[in-house]
Order: sequence, then structure tokens, then C-alpha cells
Amino acid sequence: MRSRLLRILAVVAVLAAWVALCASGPRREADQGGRGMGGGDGGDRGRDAATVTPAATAAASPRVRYTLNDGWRYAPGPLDGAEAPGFDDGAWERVDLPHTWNATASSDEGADYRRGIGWYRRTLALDPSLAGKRVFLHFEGANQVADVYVNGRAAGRHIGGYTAFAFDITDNVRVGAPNVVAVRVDNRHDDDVPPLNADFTFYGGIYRDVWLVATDPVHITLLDHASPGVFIDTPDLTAERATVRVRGTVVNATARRRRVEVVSRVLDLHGREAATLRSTIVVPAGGSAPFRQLSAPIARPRLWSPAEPNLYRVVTELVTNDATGAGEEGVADRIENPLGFRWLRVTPDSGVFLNGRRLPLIGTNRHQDRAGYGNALPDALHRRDVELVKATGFDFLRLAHYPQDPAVLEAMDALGLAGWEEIPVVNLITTSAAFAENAERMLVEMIRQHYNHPSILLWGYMNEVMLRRPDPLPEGYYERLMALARRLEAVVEAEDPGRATVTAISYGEIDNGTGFQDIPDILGLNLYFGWYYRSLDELGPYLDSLHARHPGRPLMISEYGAGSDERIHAREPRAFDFSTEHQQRFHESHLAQLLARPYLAGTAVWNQFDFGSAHRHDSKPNINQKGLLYYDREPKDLWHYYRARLLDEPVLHIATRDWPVRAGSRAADARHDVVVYSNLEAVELVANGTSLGTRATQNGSARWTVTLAPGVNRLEARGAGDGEGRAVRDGTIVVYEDRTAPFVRRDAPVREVAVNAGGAYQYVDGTGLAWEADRPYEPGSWGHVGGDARLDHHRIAGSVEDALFQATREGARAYRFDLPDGDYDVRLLFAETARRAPGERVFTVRVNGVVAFPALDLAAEAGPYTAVERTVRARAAGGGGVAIDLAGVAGRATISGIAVRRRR
Ligand code: GCB
Ligand code: CA
Repeated sequence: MRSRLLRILAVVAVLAAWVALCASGPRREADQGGRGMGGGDGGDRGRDAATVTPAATAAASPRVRYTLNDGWRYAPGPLDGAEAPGFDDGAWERVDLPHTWNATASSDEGADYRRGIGWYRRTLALDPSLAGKRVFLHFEGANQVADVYVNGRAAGRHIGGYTAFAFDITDNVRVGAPNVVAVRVDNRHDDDVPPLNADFTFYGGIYRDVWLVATDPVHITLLDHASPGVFIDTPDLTAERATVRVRGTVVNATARRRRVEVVSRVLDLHGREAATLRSTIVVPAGGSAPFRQLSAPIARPRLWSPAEPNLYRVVTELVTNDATGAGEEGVADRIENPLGFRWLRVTPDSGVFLNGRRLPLIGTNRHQDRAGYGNALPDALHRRDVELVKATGFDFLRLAHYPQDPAVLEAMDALGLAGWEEIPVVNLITTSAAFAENAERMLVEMIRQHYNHPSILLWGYMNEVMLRRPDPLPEGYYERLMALARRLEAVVEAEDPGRATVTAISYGEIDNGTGFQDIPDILGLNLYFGWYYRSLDELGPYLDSLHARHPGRPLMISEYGAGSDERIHAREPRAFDFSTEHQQRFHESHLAQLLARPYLAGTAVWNQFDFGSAHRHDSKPNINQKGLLYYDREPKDLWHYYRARLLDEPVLHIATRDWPVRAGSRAADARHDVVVYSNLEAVELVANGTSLGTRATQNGSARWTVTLAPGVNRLEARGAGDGEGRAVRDGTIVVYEDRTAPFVRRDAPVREVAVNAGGAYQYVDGTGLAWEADRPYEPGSWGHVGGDARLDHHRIAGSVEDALFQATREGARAYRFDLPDGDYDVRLLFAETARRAPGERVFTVRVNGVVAFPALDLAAEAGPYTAVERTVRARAAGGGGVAIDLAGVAGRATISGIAVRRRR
């Protein structure tokens, strides 16, 4: 493709040639986009009707197309004979699509989520008006192998969970009588079907829309990899003029050969005809024929870009002199596809150019699942996600790690997001021929289904495939892997030379000497400096040295990110504590370093949203927490940092929403750093009516140290400096529980002191109680005596407060609380997080000298990684406070949390 040529030119630094080439006329590296999958006439018909010329909308398409999402029955399988029309499904669950049987995988089941067979059944009544039509079922996606039966007969099988498929069911159905559609879906692991292994949940089910489509016997094909059947591109495109090429296939299911006129109308933003393409083909009886049309030049096309997503449409009609269907004016079929005029160029030293102008691909990644829904999102929620990406200020979206819903692609075209879409070849391959064939077919399906979407600029086909080494290593594994990469690269080149290719690799794969890194047009780097390895500041220098070593390699950062949890807050944040503060620090550092490096083609946050990963154990089990927004799409404070860096509209956000309830038991604990994210020049912070001064913003942020008052604190940020920003304000409250009083007064209104034993972070539990970060004992306060902190991210059974139990203190002799005389409830939290077997860790717990538990053996009593919570009563007398003494009988004692509450 052209970008390769340009890259070579750049590598040899033939600068003059480069300039001459650019001057000789704009490049055209791209092809154009469309509504892709489903390709239909359908939903958009009639939109903007007032501005559309009569020619374009004179009649509805003779094609009938509607969703079949309602009225299904579902049962987990395997169920022999469930495809038979007479099978009794009366006891099955009633469901509507989209549906997954793993909707709660990321909250309940975890790694044991069901991977198996599920059956769906539905009655299909076809209106008598459909007599004589061809009838199809179009599935937008079912994970991961689907067998479709109609009236007991097999209609077809589709392999792969993330691309659409369609079957012609005409010969299986009866019009005017009820038909039975039965679908067997299987999401079991299959060595021959990507993905084999990945950091996301493989939810099973028919989790996207299903459509019924009925056409005239003469129609544009629906069976070319479930694509629209029409492919639109712009072979000759400059800012001055554009030609449009329309290619496709016409099917003739009649017994006579047919002469068909294909008419494609290019409609501009106002629905006016910008060009009309006509050609006539003869389609043999019971066969098909291709067509290929080229328009006359269109003067000064309105170009598509993220900033100005100008969308044209192409309406393609088949005109026959004797259409058998609707009989209207001889129009046998009509479909509409979008078209965007844009061209792409990739350089190794200045990144990507769109329409001749540099376009840094600043953006993010998206997984398709969401809390409570799994992967089965209705279109409205897919669109909402794309809106949230755009509202961050991003121009770029990587659809990781698989093709996504047509609603996503349509929204990207319309809202203006440049895209990277990829097939799910992640982590590992199988060296079988079947694996390679499945991967190749998925790639062809993705490209053809989404070919017409102008938003997509890059096709990806592998992610981190060399990070893990299969064990045992199959013979010739790396040779096969390289061969597969070359094969998939060649598939893209053949299918769609106008776009660029990309693969994503991890830090460990960068210098492995295989040459893999030079196969795609762009090399995507998934980098986690300051998270999985190295430090935040090393990122930029590392990239500079990599770029210097490989000056001819276009690079982009396909992932960078860190996890957080709204319940975890650290005054000294560090990697892997999952504090919101560390995640903020991570992104503030990374984005600033990345934006300062214009040779990068782009950057993409990992991830826009927290997402389900059933095998993951972090501070929240089964969830990857690296989102800028939570799994339910509630924004994290961090989201506003990106808005402040990237948007032009005024942004002002006090970043305390993730930590609205705080507590401390020493005077110094009341002092908190407050960050305001803003793109205004300067910001003033007012706390409880007192100005803390005006600060210039830097890197989208301004910082103050605020001494919080007991109770409700009102924080207000105001735009300062010149200009319109002055009027912009943000206000919020932080509630601070001052726990100094309970140590000196028996009647203090605050009665409870809670400690996250072994934890370096404050943890706010589901009841709103803040468990303070652990610290050594000081007289007059509380703290531990001896021991070591330990943090183990593992799912904790028996509690939703995993992160409270994950942090433990081992080998402490005691915890002391110098509280006034009185009666107290002492809640003690424990978990065996170091895999000690029964008998290996046994310890005694005494509270104020009284033996509470003589020989506590957590592994024996509860099992590993299981919450144990016990409350005991304690009487403090003679000024001795509350003392919890721990003593190992075998091994060292361990404790996760202590809450001491005054009874009266
Ligand atoms: C990666 C993977 C992605 C993971 C991510 C992580 O490099 O490409 O699938 O989710 O790291 O969070 O570890
Ligand atoms: Ca959909």
C-alpha cells in the first residue's frame, strides 16, 4: 500500500522525492466507509426525508428487513433434538435478544463462568406478502459457534464469536404458516477458534441483534461474508475532486437469466445527488454476477475527519424490466451505504496524516461489555459508549480485541472517531490449519462487513501473540506464528489495500529478534511503565531510544493504563495499590510524555471502561479496573483529566468525587491534596468559604493542600485569569470524619475507629465506613506493634470487600487503641492470603488480656482466601485502652482489619 512506499522513502530519507511526491497531488491511501453490516436500506430510510431528492426516496426498498429479537426461549444445553419443531420448550426461559447466559460472570461466577452449550428457539411467522421472496436470517454475532436450524433442518453453522453471519432459509420456510427457528450456541474452549486465552470474558449467547431479511429473487447478495454486498471506495481523491467506485454482486434466484441495471446514487450531506453511476449486467439463471462502477469526478468533496465527520450516502438500486417482487417501477432491490471521503498516509517520523493533515490518533480502547449486561448490550448502550469516548475529547478508538457491533461503527462514522478494528487473535495461537483458516475467515468477514465505514483506518489481526510461550512448545511454533502473521497481512493487502495494518505487541516482545515487528504498517505497543514494570518517568526516554533504533517503523501506543478502585485511596500512591490517586498520577505522567512525542502515530488508553475479565483477581475480582469510567459507566475523576487536556470547551472538575467520605484520627490526617482538572489558565479553590488562592493550571491540573474540617466540607473551584473561563465553576462536598475526639472524650459523637490492617491505603466499605491506612502505634492514638505488611490480589470468598482482606499484617505482636475507659465492640477481620495449609498458621488472639480465640487456624476453619469476621466485646478500664494481642502458635499471626466501636 501507499504508506509502505512512503515509509521506505522516509527511511532512506529521500526528502526531496518525498516533497515532490506530496506536491504532485494528494495521496489516496484510504477507501471509504459505509454502514457496513446489515447494509440495509432499513432503519435510516426516511431520515432527513425533507432534504432528500425525490429520486432517492421515491419508494421504500422492496427489501423487507426487521429485527427478530423478541419472543425467544432459552435453555442451557446440551439438549438432544432441540432443533425439532415439535420439541417441547414450554418450560424454557423467555428471553429477548441480545442475550448472554453469562451476564453475571464478572460479578458472581468468576473463572467458573459457564462455557458450554445454550439453545434458543423461536416461532417465525412469515406474512403472506413474502411469498416468492428470498428469506434470510442475519445474525450480528453469537459467541462462539452457532448452528442454525429452521423447521428442524440445518441452515448453517458459523464459527467465531465476533462477526456477523447470514443464511438463506428460503427453502426451509413456509410462508403463511408458523416456522420454528432453533439455534445452538457453544462457547466452550476450542483450540481451533480464536481467542484461546485473553484478559476478557468470553460471554456465550446470541448477544447481538438478529434480523429477518426478505428480498426479490434478484437482489444484492447477502451472503458475501454477511457483508452489505456492495463495496465503496474512492480510487482518485484529492481535496479538489473525487471519483467513487462501487463494486458488488447481484444474485438471480430465478430460472431465467436477467438483464439488470445497477444504479448507484451518491448523495451529499443534504441528500442531493452528487453523482449517479449506472451499469448494466446480465445475471445467469440461478447464479450471480459482479458489477463495478466508477463515477464521474465530484468537485470539491466535503471530506470526512474526526473533527468534521461529513457523511455521504450511496444508494444502490437494481432495476429490472420485470421485477417479480413489489413490482414497483421495476426496482428489485435497493440498499444504502455510507461514504466518507478521506485519505490516509502513515509516516514513521510524524505519525498519521488524514486528508494531508497530521492527525495524532489520541484515543482509547473499548471492550463491549458492561456491568449487569455482559456482552449483550442493546444498540442504544453501544452508541452511548461511543458518545462517552467522543465526549472525552478523543479522536481515536481501538475496538479491542474483536470486531464490534454495527451500532458502534455507525456511531463512530457519525460522531467522528478514527478507528482500529481487529480480530481476536490474542496471546496464543494453535499451529493447526483450522486455527489459521478460522483466523483468516474472521479477518475477511470483519473487513467486508465494515469496509464501507469511513471511521475505520486500521485493521489489526494480532495482539501480544508472543508474550506467552505455550507449554509444551509445539514444534515450529514461532515459524507458524510468523507464517500466520504474514498470511493475515497479505489478506488485508488483498482485501483492502487502502487501509493500514497494525498489530499490538507488549514490552517483552519488542526486541525478540523475530522480525514480527516489521510485518504490519504500524507497530502498536502495549506499554505499562509504572504498572507492570519500570517507572512512570522512564516511558518517554524508552520510546525515544526505540524510535532512534528503528527510525523507519511507524509506532503507536496501543495500550497504556493502570487500575483503580473507588474504595481505595492512598496518600502515597504506588503501582498496584489500585488507588484512584495512583491511576491519576499514572495518566497525568503518561499522557504528558506521549503528547510530547510527535513521531508517535497515536496513543490509546487501556481502557475507556472497566471490563469483565473472569480470570482476573485484582482489588475487584473478575474485573479489569483500568477504565477511565467504571464498569457501569460512572465516570472516574480521572476521566475529567483527559477532558481537561483534550477538549476546547471549558472543563473544571474537582477530583474528589471518587473519595467523598474520608476519615482520620490524627490532626495531620485532615490535610488532603485536592486536584482540580481544568483547561482554564488558572483556577481558584475555595474551601468552606475561604479562598485557598489561585493557581495556574499545568498539564490540565492545579493542586492545593486543604485542611478538611470535621463533617461536611464545601469545595468550590472557579475559573480565574482572563477570558470567559471566569464564569465556569464546579462545586462539591467532601465529608470528613475526624476521629481524634473518640481518643480523648467518652462522649464524642464519632464512636468507631476502623483500621485497614496491613494496608497502605484507606478503604471505604459498602456501608460508608472508612478503614484508615495502617501505621505503627503512637501513644494517645492507635497502631500496630511489629509485623510486616502483605498485599495479595486474590478473590476473597465470603465478602464483597476484597481489598480490605487482601491487605494483611503478618507477625504483628499487637494493635493498640488508646481509647477512653468504657465498653467496646471489637470487629476483627482475617483471611488466609498466603496459602498456608491447615495447621501451618495457628495463632492466639487476646483482647484486653482475655483469650478471644485460643488457636485460630484460618485455613482449617474457613479455607484459603476466605473472609473471617468476628466481633468480641471488650472493656477498657484504668486507662489501658483496647489492646489486641496476637501470638503465633504455629507460624505467624495475620490480621486484615480491626474496627473498634464504643457501645456506650
Ligand atoms: C494487555 C492486553 C490486554 C490486557 C491488558 C492488561 O497488554 O493486550 O488485553 O487487558 O494488557 O490490563 O493487562
Ligand atoms: Ca446491534
